[in-house]
Amino acid sequence: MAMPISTHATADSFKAGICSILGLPNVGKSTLLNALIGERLSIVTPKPQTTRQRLLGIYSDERHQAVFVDTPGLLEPRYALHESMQAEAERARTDADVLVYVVDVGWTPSVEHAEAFLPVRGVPSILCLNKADRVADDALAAIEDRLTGGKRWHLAVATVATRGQGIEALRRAIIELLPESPPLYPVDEIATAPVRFFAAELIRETCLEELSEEVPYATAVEIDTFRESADPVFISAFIYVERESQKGIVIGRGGSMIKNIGRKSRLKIEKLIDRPVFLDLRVKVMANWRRRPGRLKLLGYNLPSRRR
Ligand SMILES: Nc1nc2c(ncn2[C@@H]2O[C@H](COP(=O)(O)OP(=O)(O)OP(=O)(O)O)[C@@H](O)[C@H]2O)c(=O)[nH]1
Ligand SMILES: [Mg+2]
Repeated sequence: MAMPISTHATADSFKAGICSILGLPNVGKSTLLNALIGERLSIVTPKPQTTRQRLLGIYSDERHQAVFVDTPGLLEPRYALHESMQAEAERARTDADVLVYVVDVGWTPSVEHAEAFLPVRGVPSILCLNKADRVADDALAAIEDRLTGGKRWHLAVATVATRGQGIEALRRAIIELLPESPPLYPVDEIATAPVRFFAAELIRETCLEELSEEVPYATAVEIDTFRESADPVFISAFIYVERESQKGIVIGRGGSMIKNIGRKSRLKIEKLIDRPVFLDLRVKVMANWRRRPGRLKLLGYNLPSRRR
């Protein structure tokens, strides 16, 4: 009897690798990662410097696995926290098999920064012209000409990440550039971080949405208890701020702000884990945590190697 020919992909016909997403703050990197994997994994807000740590999101099909790495966008480091963010982005740049450099075509500094961006030798780089909805077609074409003149890019793709436009083309271009390799992670996984990390991020996202000026940037979230065996799931978390005055703002008059942050965060976490949640939030001061490497470490941030 003839042996059936296997239709499964073998290790040699599989492509897998790391695709890092880089670019200035607020250009849409996290929105793109979410669109590329089809899940809302990375937090997104209208404020710059939303993302603080590298975040992995995995896309797998029968023949490919792309491990997308979302990175913090940063201009000039002012705090030890910023150095940590910069080191995270730098590591993602040098670890990548494919780079996607994201530009907000409606924001001139981002276009200028793309001109100065140095791809890593031997690593194919794709230029992603995001927020294409913010400019007219002829302006988009002019930006593309300006940035691709030097031919440093493997390819340029225009996208509107918020609407999913151009995402399919971008994903296809990326997965074709991945090296031959067996999958790096189980093919049914989409994330590597534990669910409590995502719960903390959703609370931080809500802080960024509800608080203004410096306060949300002085905020860090730590999950204290995450009891999935309880019904509803019991979660207690600390929101750290740097000063007593910020604590007053996060709590709000008669506790109104913390109640509001708590309710909005709880709804997001319930959606994430698809279960009812009881969320207990407390606000604490951790003086100058953004400047103190020891405190950053305590809050789960990686330190740049020279500070370790
Ligand atoms: N108009 C428009 N807005 C977009 C698009 N993509 C993202 N945005 C918005 O841009 C803002 C920033 O998006 P993020 O995905 O958080 O940007 P980021 O590059 O991850 O920012 P950092 O984490 O701060 O570096 C959010 O308000 C998004 O909704 C787009 O294609 N068009
Ligand atoms: Mg981001």
